[in-house]
Amino acid sequence: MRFLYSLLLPFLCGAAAAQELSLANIPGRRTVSLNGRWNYIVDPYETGFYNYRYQERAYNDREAYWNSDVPDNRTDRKEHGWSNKYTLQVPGDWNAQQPKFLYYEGTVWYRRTFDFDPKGRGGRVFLHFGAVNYEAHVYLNGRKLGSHKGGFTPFHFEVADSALKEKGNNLVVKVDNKRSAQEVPTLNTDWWNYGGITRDVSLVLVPRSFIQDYSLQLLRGSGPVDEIGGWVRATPGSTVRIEIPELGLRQELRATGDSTAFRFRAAGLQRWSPERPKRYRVLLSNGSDRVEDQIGFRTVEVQGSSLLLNGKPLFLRGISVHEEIPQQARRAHSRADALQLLGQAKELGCNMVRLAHYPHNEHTVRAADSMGLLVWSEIPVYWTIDFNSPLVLGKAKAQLCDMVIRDRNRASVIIWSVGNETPVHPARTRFMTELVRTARALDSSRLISAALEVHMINGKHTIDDPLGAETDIVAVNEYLGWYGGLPSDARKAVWDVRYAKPLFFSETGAEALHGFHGDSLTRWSEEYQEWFYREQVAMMKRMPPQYVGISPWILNDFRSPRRNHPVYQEGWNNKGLYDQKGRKKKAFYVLKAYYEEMSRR
Ligand code: GCB
Repeated sequence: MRFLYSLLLPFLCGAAAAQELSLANIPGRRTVSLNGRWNYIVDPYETGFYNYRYQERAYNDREAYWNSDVPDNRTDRKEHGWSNKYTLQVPGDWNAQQPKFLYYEGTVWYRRTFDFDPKGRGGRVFLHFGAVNYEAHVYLNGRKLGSHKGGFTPFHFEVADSALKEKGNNLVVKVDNKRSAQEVPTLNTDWWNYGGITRDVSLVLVPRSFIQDYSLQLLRGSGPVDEIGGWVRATPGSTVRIEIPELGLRQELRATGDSTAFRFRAAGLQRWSPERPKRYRVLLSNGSDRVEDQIGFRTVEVQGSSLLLNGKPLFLRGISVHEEIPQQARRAHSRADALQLLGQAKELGCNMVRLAHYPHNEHTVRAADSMGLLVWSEIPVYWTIDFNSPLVLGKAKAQLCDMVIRDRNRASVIIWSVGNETPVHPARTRFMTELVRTARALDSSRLISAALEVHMINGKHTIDDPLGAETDIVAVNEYLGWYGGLPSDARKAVWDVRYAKPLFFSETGAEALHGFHGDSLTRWSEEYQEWFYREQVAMMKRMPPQYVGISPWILNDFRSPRRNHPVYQEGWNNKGLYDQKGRKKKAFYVLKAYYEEMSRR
């Protein structure tokens, strides 16, 4: 098997894609963190970017905010400046950091200075951002390095050696989180549009000849002895060594101009599973460079309407999760945040999380790997994006590619989702099918899905979305008893599933304000939500055998500007099983009991 990586990637991911040069495993490399306090300027009119004729400023324009804010002399006029009165923490959204930012959507300029240790010279340097929401323009010492769109995926720019000074480098980032009909996501979402440099920033230092990217997967159906297959992409001509010391595996190969394939027989391999999330230390080196990773090996596949992990039937005890710490109403971004959220899922008895509705930070998938939680990872193709636009398709593909490229060595990730609740019509189905095929071509070792909707046809809850013909798993969101009818309607619900494939309920849920009590018929009460869950669980128990799991909506209450009830919501979607302060609601225990039962089966 030879994966023509560099040829295939632009073809699959489109011109808008993804980085020309993928850099796998940033945490496993030599980095210099640029996290910390950055200066900022709020710029709702984008004055630092456009002149008064609304043209992008020339690079040497003195009023461009990427240029010096220091007046040349006493008579000189400068109308912007960086001040330590105005600082923001990076990583972090701006909304949670100061009250004036709570609802802000627009441009904020960030600036920090840094020194560059000359010992870092001699190799290649990349400036890496874990994510910036939504659009970033990046300038170093007055020169533009590039720009990036997409609020939840990583990107980097190479920095020429000559562009770095030993003292006082000036790094400026224009961040704009304005929503737009032509972007992914679009204008309309049910989550908070947190803006800012929301994930880690670092300089990545690599030698001239280096390991760029690699993939290692346990091969499906590899016979009596497990086999690991993969490829590595390194500077052509260098000799790459791949080692898994614990398994006594070691192979050397000569890197070609493209990716170079390899295969190992891995006798005695312990497979990764939620019960035993075994990972192996994997070392890749090529004389000058050395990258270390922790990789688990497992297979995931669909056979008929069964879902198999390591060849055995798998039931997904899931929960949907937003990347948000409700206690501080902010984006989650750190390992500690990931441990908090995934720890809550564990407490609920989950073996799986649906990371909705966009790729979460890398700490989360790495923590899921070590904690033994399976992951559904999604791109924000949500509701009503412009399905007729090839440009929008290009943007969605770029995010899909960046998601897969970052996380393809994580055993926890078993499902790539290409979107959520997109309305059925021919242009949309063409658009979504293209995404499904792209995902599959990029990564044939995982399953592809999308959260679909249910349609009422002749009194039956029908799953007939034509996209279901393309996905490996048919996943649906269903709110019977919340967005229509009463929870008890679930008792007489008849399901008509038109696909003989694994069936997954990617959402179901009801709101409840923690501490608000009433009888079970009282909307917003914990008792209503509890009743809803009881009825849903009873219905799930009657599902046909193709039913392979559920990820109810949602782990925690989360901020949403769409949720405007002045008593029960106040800007929060309260479908959490935990409330804004991390307290459990009654429904938590219903789902937990169901998961305990399912884990014994
Ligand atoms: C959905 C969406 C999710 C919403 C949820 C709700 O179907 O996929 O993003 O937040 O319903 O609470 O209505």
